Amino acid sequence: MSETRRQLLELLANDAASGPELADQLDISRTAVWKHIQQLQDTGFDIESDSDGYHIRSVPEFSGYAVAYYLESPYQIEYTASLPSTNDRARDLAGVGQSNTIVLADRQTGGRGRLDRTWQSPSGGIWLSVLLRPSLQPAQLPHLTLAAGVAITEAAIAHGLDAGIKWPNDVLVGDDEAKLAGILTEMEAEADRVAWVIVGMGINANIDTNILPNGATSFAANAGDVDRAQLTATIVDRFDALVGKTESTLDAWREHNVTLGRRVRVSTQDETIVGKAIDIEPPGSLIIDTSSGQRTVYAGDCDHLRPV
Ligand code: BT5
Repeated sequence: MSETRRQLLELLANDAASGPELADQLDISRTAVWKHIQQLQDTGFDIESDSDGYHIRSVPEFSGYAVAYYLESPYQIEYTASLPSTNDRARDLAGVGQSNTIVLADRQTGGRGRLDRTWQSPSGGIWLSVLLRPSLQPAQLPHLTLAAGVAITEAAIAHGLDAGIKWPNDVLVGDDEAKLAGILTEMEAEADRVAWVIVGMGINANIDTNILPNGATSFAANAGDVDRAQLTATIVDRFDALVGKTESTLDAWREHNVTLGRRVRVSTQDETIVGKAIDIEPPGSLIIDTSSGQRTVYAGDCDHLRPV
């Protein structure tokens, strides 16, 4: 969204303002104010005018404009109703040098999980990829996946969900540990420098569970429909606040995880490790106490097992 339109929304977020007041504060002509108002109305903002000036009555349910209205961190937003995969689109944007961009869709036709698994992405979800070029070493990147998990989990808890994070990347709800969200982080790096990183978040927001895979749940199933634009902005802002802050991320992760203290089976590319998860250490590795000593696992698929 244009900076002027963003400022205009900020001015109207608090109170009504007249055309001349807005023109004055934004340092543009009254005609330009009127044009911006028209464009916002065209994209779904319900803006009325009366003797006090313009009032925002409602913001569109889900669109780039709606998210930008709530978002505080400095990202451009590219919203498309339907896309194959927001991570793929973010890769294309990375390829042409873009950064600090959120790619957002209501529906994906080729959503991907890790290891090329399929991610079901019907309409009503929040399918989002954050593209950034942080000045971090490649080895620091795993905390970004954890940060996304923290951001989603905290937002879910704020909506009253009994949510927790399973190492490394799943947000689960309730005793039966139904999957609310998953995260897919991809990057391009040289030896000591990250070119770009894409943190893809798949969040089951306003979706009926009977069109999701077994073992999945949604915000709607637990708390009724949510305001996806506001939820997206909350999650991205919290994620952004944790970028580069490994220790704070790990502290928040420890607070919200459901893996530590559990018996786990972690499958890595080369082996399967079974034992008790006892801690997480920078940049996001799981420490497992096994019958043959402690092991540190950097990446893998984790299952929670029943206690023996
Ligand atoms: C993940 O993979 O959990 C990462 C999912 C990331 C999806 C986002 S959406 C925005 C961005 N664009 C993309 O194309 N991807 C990212 P993984 O841990 O491999 O889990 C995949 C497994 O979760 C599947 O094999 C199914 O069993 C299950 N699954 C598929 N769709 C699901 C859904 N909507 N909700 C819950 N579980 C699902």
